[in-house]
Amino acid sequence: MYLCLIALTFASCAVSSLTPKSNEVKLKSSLGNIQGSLMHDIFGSLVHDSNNIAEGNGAYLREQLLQQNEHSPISFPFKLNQFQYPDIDDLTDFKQPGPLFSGIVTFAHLPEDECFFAREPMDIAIVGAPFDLGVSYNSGARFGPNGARQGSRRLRGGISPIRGNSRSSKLRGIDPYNSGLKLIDCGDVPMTPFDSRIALNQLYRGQHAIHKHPSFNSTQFNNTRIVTLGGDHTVTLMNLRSAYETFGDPGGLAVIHFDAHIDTWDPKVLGGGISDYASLNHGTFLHFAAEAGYVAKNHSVHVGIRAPFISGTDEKHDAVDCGFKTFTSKDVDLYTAKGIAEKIKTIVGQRKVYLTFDLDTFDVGYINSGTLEAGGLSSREILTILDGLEGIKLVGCDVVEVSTAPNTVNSASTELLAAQVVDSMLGLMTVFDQPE
Ligand SMILES: *[C@@H]1O[C@H](CO)[C@@H](O)[C@H](O)[C@H]1NC(C)=O
Ligand SMILES: *[C@@H]1O[C@H](CO)[C@@H](O)[C@H](O)[C@H]1NC(C)=O
Ligand SMILES: *[C@@H]1O[C@H](CO)[C@@H](O)[C@H](O)[C@H]1NC(C)=O
Ligand SMILES: [Mn+2]
Repeated sequence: MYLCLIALTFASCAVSSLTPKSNEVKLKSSLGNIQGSLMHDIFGSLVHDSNNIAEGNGAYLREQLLQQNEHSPISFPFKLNQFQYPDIDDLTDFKQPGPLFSGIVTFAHLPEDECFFAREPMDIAIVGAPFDLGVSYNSGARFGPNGARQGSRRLRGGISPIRGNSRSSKLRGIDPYNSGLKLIDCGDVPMTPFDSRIALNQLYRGQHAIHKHPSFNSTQFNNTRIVTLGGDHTVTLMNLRSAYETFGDPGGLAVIHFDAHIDTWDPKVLGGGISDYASLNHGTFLHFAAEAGYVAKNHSVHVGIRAPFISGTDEKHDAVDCGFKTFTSKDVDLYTAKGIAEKIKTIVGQRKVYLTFDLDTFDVGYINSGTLEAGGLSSREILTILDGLEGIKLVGCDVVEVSTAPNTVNSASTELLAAQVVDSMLGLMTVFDQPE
């Protein structure tokens, strides 16, 4: 039967393309003998006749199908031809949300807007920083913003049953995409791949332009907050600078830094031996951020550290000069994921927080990233820690080192996890901005 149908379809295509005017006549004569056949009963109006056209819009919608079949589900396939297809020019159903894998991809199917020249009010902007000129090992994060968007296509589907770590958590009831806050995907900052100084300055100006947008429905902020999709970790210096200039307190922002690496390396040691220009990279940007005063010393923290220090002075430089506390990856075994979250909240206190998430916090088995390290955290541990931060005053976030170059290993899970981390960030930003 199916073969017959396929043959018939091809036949009618051939007929219609060659001799459009005699199409109707030929079809009628060649199909006359199938009236009343099983195939005609099931697919007749799909492939040839036009008797079953509905009056009004969207005739084959679900309710009608259910109505037709409510008494006799078993006879369902044999009744298919009884439902009515819309008129050929009726496209009203195209206005409804399409399949999750269709459409031009924005983060979580959010509306997109032009954010650099316009000044539309919005509450949370998603923006990409496609840049990987600062990596010391594995490039590919220039594809990260697009990757995170691809991985986000199943987000925005409702309220997560596992958000929040307790039944009393406010996060459990939150759908960050339908909370009254206006979320916009601003696309990417155009960053040149040929000069990292120019590219980073472009990012800074792009962040500044978005931060200048007034908020739309926020109860806490007068300016738009940004979630940046990276990009190698160097981009955080520009994100953090603009966030600090927009929201910052004099003592700096409390920085929660998820990473396998400390990223406060002394620029003289990492890159700086070559040129001053090379001294700013994805392993030194936090040194520069601390030096510039963007980081609240003693109220900032690394989570997931496990990569070796380069020199014997790194640990002291990190803790004393740059002001970071540290939880190693194995501290999660010691204190549990929920316990780590509580300790982080104690460290940041009531300060405004910037959260930067290096994808290499995840174990090497899950992801591709700039500098992979063994012994990382599971995706469940990470989501538990992130949800456990409920209540922090999050003014900005980024997910970085999302290395999804074409044909690389773990690309799909890297995309999915980057998107999921952003989803958790949006949950935290929303729960803090909810009216009581
Ligand atoms: C803005 O917030 C108010 C109060 O929370 C809500 O009633 C309203 O629907 C929100 N606006 C939009 C466009 O979501
Ligand atoms: C927002 O602006 C209003 C009016 O200028 C001001 O009173 C308020 O303190 C500002 N809020 C924040 C969080 O900056
Ligand atoms: C950070 O803590 C150390 C040790 O408790 C203290 O000596 C130092 O003054 C603190 N730094 C700042 C900026 O608060
Ligand atoms: Mn990093």
